[in-house]
Amino acid sequence: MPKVVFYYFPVKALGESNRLLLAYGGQEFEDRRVAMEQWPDFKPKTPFGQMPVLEIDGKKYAQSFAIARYLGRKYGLTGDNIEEDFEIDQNVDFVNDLRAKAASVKYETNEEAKKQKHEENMKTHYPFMLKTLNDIIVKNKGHLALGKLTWGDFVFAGMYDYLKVMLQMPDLDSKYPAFKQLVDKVLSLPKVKEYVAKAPITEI
Ligand SMILES: N[C@@H](CCC(=O)N[C@@H](CS)C(=O)NCC(=O)O)C(=O)O
Repeated sequence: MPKVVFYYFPVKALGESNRLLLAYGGQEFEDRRVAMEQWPDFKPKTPFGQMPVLEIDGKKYAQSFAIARYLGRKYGLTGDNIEEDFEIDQNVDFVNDLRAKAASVKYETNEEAKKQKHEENMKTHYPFMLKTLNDIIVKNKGHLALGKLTWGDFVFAGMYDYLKVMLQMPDLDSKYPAFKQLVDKVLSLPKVKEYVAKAPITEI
């Protein structure tokens, strides 16, 4: 088994899907949660000055979705052909679009613009995007794509708590029960459950 170290901040956010996938694959890994004070030292040692970073036998790789896709391939969580893989990629990118909409509010420094962006998202973008995502999951029998477990489900499950906070929608579970059902399905996979039971509890 290769020696694997996974580096991310002490949150779920963009890194948790990668941790969940490593756990699912039964890969032993060092779960290195880098504190903010340590980050300036470590940043120049990462491929793109960002985390998450997955280190395999001393070689470092970055980009959360590329890592998730790689682990998905490794553990048989892909489609059966390139069109099916295309569908997973498409739906994962859509989840990321939702995250990006919320992030544009979070990182806006002008208070008035921040308020306006959030209102616009709540009025137009979120209702459309969340309903579309919900329809996708319902159509796929509780999965993000292909009507079966894929690495896309891990992306959604890993990011869900973070999304709720970023979207400022704590009632997402009750508004879209299919979301929480998907998350619970992933988190109840035996090896994932084992990892989650031992992992530090974080809000996002
Ligand atoms: N596209 C990258 C984005 C990674 C990213 O934005 N990482 C943030 C944390 S979520 C980061 O490293 N921020 C610290 C910095 O940029 O100095 C991915 O999906 O991995």
